[in-house]
Amino acid sequence: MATETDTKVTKQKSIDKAAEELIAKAERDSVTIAFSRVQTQKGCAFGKAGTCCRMCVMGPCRINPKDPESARGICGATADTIVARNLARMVAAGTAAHSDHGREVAHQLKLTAKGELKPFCVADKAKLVKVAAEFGITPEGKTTEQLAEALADAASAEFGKQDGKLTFLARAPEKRQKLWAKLGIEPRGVDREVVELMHRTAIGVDQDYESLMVSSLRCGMADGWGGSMIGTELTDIMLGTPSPVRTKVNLGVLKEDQVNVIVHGHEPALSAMVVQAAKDDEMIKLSESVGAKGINIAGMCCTGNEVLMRNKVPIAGNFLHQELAIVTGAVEAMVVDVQCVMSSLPEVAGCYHTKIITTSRKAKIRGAEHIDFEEGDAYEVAKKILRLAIENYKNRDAEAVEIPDEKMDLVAGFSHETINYMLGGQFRASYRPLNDAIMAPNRIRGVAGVVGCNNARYTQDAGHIAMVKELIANDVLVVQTGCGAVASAKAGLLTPEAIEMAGPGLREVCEAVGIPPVLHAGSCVDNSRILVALCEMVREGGLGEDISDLPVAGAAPEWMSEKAMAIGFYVVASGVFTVFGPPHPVGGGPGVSELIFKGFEEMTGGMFANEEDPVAAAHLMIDHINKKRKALGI
Ligand code: NFS
Ligand code: SF4
Repeated sequence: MATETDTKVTKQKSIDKAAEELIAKAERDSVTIAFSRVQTQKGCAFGKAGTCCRMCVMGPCRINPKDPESARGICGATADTIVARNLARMVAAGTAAHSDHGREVAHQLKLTAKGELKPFCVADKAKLVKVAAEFGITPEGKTTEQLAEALADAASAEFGKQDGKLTFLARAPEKRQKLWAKLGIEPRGVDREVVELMHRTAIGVDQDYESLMVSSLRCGMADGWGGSMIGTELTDIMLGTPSPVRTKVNLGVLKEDQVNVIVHGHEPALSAMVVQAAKDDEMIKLSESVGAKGINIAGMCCTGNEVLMRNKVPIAGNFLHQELAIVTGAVEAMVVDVQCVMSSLPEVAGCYHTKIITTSRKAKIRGAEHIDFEEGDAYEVAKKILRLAIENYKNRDAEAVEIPDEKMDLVAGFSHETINYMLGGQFRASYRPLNDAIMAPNRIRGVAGVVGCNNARYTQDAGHIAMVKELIANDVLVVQTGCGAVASAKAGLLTPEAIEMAGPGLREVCEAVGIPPVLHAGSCVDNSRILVALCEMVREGGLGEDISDLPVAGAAPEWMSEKAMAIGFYVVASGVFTVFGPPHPVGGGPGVSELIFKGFEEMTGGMFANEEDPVAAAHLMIDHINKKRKALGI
């Protein structure tokens, strides 16, 4: 068996003209970027099949199923055990990432409540009261700050809980909660599930692939119904619950005559402050003193999605755009926090004048400048960052600047609350109109969540766009988050005009309600908003008694991150059929494959599928939606 795989890299690198233009510029400038590195990283067949084990140093052991001599690792582990352990570790790592983000938000809410993170304050008091009530905290006798502090403490305690179950599980339909209890996949505490899964996957612990996969479902649940949901809800309380905003997307949002600062990563607080500080007279004057016409802030990846939804900040791109932004030669500073930040940024920046500024103690990069953002005066930290960027403007080489023309309008900000209001009206907010439109013949067939990353092995955005177009043409309402949402935004699918591409039934509803056929619901932690929306649809009535009865499906057509796998596991555990484009690394484990692609359905009502062709994948989703409609008799 070859050690290198034929893992294909698609010929076309991106369907985005801005990307094509800047990939060519990077080549001219002799700059190496992900689009070029992927050509030399061939990948490993064992890793791809999930059969390479590095859990101890007797190995690495590699299982070749065709060779009986190497059917087991040195410790005796079978291919299925190894495949399951590797997959489980992806879920644990993804859950850890989203959850540590949620923990940070809870910590920041507490600092805010105590006045130790200036100048933040509670932005959504109504939501504070509502979420606090779910934790059994009443507002009586408390100031807003005291209530916020009590909620922050209660939310933080979810991470270290040893027994019982996570508070937000109570949001799910009763039938689902009972099923989780029966399957034993109710997460106790967020940290406990991550630690336990890491323990189970160490050499000589859990050897049964089914036991490992069930634990992975529970760990994933700790992400979706725990860490991510805490992240989303507490961010809304602190920074505001998103409502629809119109803005622009793609690298054309960079401005030739302004100081360009990109905020990139996942945590929203500091970036929100950078946005605010950029409007400060002192900063604007300073930028003018260096010859610029102001300061232009643009987002990238999920931090970008956060400030897009709440502050109307234009977004420069998704995952594979981060290096390209620097290649424009027009970015004075890229401010990064945690997750999905490429290690190559300082090197790429070294070819231009861009300063890479890390801000989280958890995520430093050699060659980047570090400005700590933990507590104290966030506004001062933001101004310090902007001053660096402004000073750097003089180093811009006008000859090296090339900003693509590409930019597109978009509407974003469809939180679950907004969808509720838009459908039902301010005074009778409800999902009734959506349920009715699904139950009626020839209107909305169902709802699909299309989420996740870009993956350099596949043509950038092609999977997202082909899938989303096919779904809406077949009257499926699409909800998106993360880099998938940005892909659709760049292609113009998040505009009201996109209803032209929708099937007649979906089109009629979108026109009546005034929404695009593709709804941008936020960053990847905001997939928790989709869970809440699904619960509301069940509660509204007429579409069954459980999430698994709903005519809905999920997909990650270009996923690459461990976080996507954690999301997949909680979505499946919640009863949703979910298609991944790039295959799960489980090809070497027949038992694991059988379980996650078939067996899970009997257990949870949800299951995984793999389909690299996005249109074929869309039809797997449509078939599933049709199957659910038939079962409901609609
Ligand atoms: Ni989600 Fe958002 Fe993008 Fe993928 Fe990375 S930014 S958290 S992991 S690459 S969608
Ligand atoms: Fe090999 Fe077992 Fe060690 Fe894995 S845990 S490297 S299979 S000996």
